[in-house]
Amino acid sequence: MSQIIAFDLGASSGRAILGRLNGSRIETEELHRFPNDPVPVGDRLHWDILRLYHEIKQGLLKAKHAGIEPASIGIDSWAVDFGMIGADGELLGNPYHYRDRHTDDMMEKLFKDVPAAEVFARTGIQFLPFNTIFQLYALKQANSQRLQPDAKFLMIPDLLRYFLTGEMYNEFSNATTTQLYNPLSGGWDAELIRKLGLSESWFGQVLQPGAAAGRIRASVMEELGIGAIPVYAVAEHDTGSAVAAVPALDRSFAYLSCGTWSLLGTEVDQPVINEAAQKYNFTNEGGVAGTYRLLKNIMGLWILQESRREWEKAGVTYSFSELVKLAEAAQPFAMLFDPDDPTFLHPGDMPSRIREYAKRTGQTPPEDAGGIVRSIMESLALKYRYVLELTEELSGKAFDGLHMVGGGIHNTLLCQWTANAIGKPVWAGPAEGSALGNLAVQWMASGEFKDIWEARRAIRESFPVAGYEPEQANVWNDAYGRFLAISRL
Ligand code: LFR
Repeated sequence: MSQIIAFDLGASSGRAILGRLNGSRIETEELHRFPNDPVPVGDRLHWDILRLYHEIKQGLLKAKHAGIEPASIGIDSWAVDFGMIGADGELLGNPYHYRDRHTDDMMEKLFKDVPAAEVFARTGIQFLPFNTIFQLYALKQANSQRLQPDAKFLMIPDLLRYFLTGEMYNEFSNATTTQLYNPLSGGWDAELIRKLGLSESWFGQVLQPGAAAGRIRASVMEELGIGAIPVYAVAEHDTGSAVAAVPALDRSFAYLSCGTWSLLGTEVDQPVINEAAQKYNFTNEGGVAGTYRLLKNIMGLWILQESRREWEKAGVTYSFSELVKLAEAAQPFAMLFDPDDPTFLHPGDMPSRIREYAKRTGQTPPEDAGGIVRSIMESLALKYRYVLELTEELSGKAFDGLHMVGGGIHNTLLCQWTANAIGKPVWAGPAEGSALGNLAVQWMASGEFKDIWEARRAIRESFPVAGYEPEQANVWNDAYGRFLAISRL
């Protein structure tokens, strides 16, 4: 029986998940869970990177205390963020959080150096203000000391892997999200990097998901009293891992990875880089086994998480299930909004922003928590329909239903409303998508699974999938028309 560990770092918490493979049956156990709280310092928003590293080591210790000697480990996290390593091997400054405001006006500025159409043609990546390309450009404008000529660029999992192994590599799925990687030439886009005044030498060797990426270094072995565990590069972008774990049987499938973000799209063999993809702002992120994720980011449950935090600040603590109950009891379709309006990107008072949006668009602002949460969940479900339709148009495929994976599937009302909004069945599961995809790629690397399809079949057979049939077609169709008009889509 093969035992391995996936470290899966999400925007709100990190987990060490033990995976056991018994024949083709996968079992998982949560060894360690820890908060991942961003840290505002002055005007800047940081990740607490050393704490995350500490917690990964705690996970390894917990495994050791449970008598487990993992055959390998892998790390995945959110995309786009990074640290720079100086010539002495030390981290230059604390990595910024992608919701930091330093990239706010950078898109327009950068497009004066390299037009948007050229950036898209070279990278196939959607324009999000926080993409690495805009972060590096902002640092360059600010003459940041981090951008030393002989520095090295490591994304969050690359960096944590480096701390553990002492070896520096860039992993492919995450590298594509920088918007500096060219999937057509199959490497960093040296010309784009030069045109932006950045340095090609910062960017290192790119490892494919499943490649060997070193072993636990001697100092860590000694510190924790563990062996030289092999470390694999997995699909280190969490969305890449989540999509690897979609338990689809058919090669043509649509997915929604539902967590802090909602990522909706399909898997393709070649990136779709054309005018329509740029117009709809779709992305082509690198995946497992040569695939790409043709998808679009949707703001996701972030708006609900931030609303909950706001109410907590005001002294009212709701659990997520309480909030969903309040939403269920609130008036249907009272107020709709585009979750991807830029007003919702940065941390802060979402209920007030939703009310302002309502006023701006001639709607009655929701007053209580139930009304706010209902408007968030209905608006998300309607946005899912919009993005699913665009996915069909761009990929030329028609989907029978939608696979939902990720922690968001615990919100069963959202799953049902998604089925209602798209007018097709939703198949929800597994919730621990990213961790399972991380495990699956390690087992592909070690030869336990022959390919991604064998891994997906094993996931399908090992974890429940809940089906939701569409209901109330007429009301949801009417609401969709209103939603499109309000959102100006
Ligand atoms: C999801 C995710 C998205 C990425 C966003 C920022 O966790 O990785 O795919 O666009 O976070 O990195």
